[in-house]
Amino acid sequence: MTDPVLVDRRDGYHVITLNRPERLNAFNADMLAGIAAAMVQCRDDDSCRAIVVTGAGRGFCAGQDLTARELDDAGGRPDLGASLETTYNPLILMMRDMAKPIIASVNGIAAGAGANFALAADFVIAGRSASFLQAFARIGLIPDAGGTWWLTRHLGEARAKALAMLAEPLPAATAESWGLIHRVVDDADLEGETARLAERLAASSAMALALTKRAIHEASRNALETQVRVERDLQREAGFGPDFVEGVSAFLAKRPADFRRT
Ligand code: T3D
Repeated sequence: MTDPVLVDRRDGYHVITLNRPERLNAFNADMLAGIAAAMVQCRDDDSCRAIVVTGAGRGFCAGQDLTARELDDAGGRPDLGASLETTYNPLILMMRDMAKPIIASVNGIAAGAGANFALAADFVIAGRSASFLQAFARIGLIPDAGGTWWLTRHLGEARAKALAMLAEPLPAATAESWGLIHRVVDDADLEGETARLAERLAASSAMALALTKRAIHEASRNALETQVRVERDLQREAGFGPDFVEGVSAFLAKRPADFRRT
């Protein structure tokens, strides 16, 4: 049987490829477990300083595999709340809490939980032919895997409601112009631009990126008074870290900083 998740260990970062192209990389239980395991591997490996997730074939991910959601012979229904609680929610929260930056390299349609899995990444870079589809309403569901949260935060209620309730695909270029994703590039450039971004992040101060990610996430729920105290505490931690010594020494010596040795 083909592995539903492939992991390519590159210099400084890992590429996790969703690998069920014949189903547009729809999530099944094995794939969800494989993604979580690959994320944990990178989290625990000091040589892995960034993570890329992408899809094999013409799509990024078509969300939950609906062939696993047919009624059973007795008409029994799956408990979708339990499915979210045990698989999707822990995965999305692990991505949010991951100290290392995550890039979603969206190579085609990202639908349902596949779209929201991409939006859980820190950087979403998409090929021009890609699109984001909150497909849920088409099958009588609500956006999950963080969808209602990302859409409302990034776009505001009007656009969030339109995307969720009309369930029309949002082209990558519009997603970029609306501020939902980081960047759209020509399809032919997606792999190269993703690698360039991953290499750049891998060469950056791991501590600065981890603390920045934390600060920005905390900012979304804090008043300014609280957030400046968060910044004080995290900056104190950064200032006592080795990357600050390296960064300042490199600046003063007029040489590039080498954070991978600190
Ligand atoms: O259940 C829980 O645990 C709760 C969590 C739910 C999270 C969710 O993600 S719910 C939303 C699930 N996803 C969808 O509803 C999207 C379903 N797919 C589509 O609407 C379309 O496939 C796309 C718009 C994404 C792409 O359309 P198109 O025309 O480019 O491709 P296609 O021909 O529809 O798909 C290609 C093949 O992939 C096709 O198989 P076939 O006919 O060639 O044998 C199609 O059936 C299969 N496929 C696509 N999406 C899924 C899928 N098979 C199973 N599950 C899918 N989600």
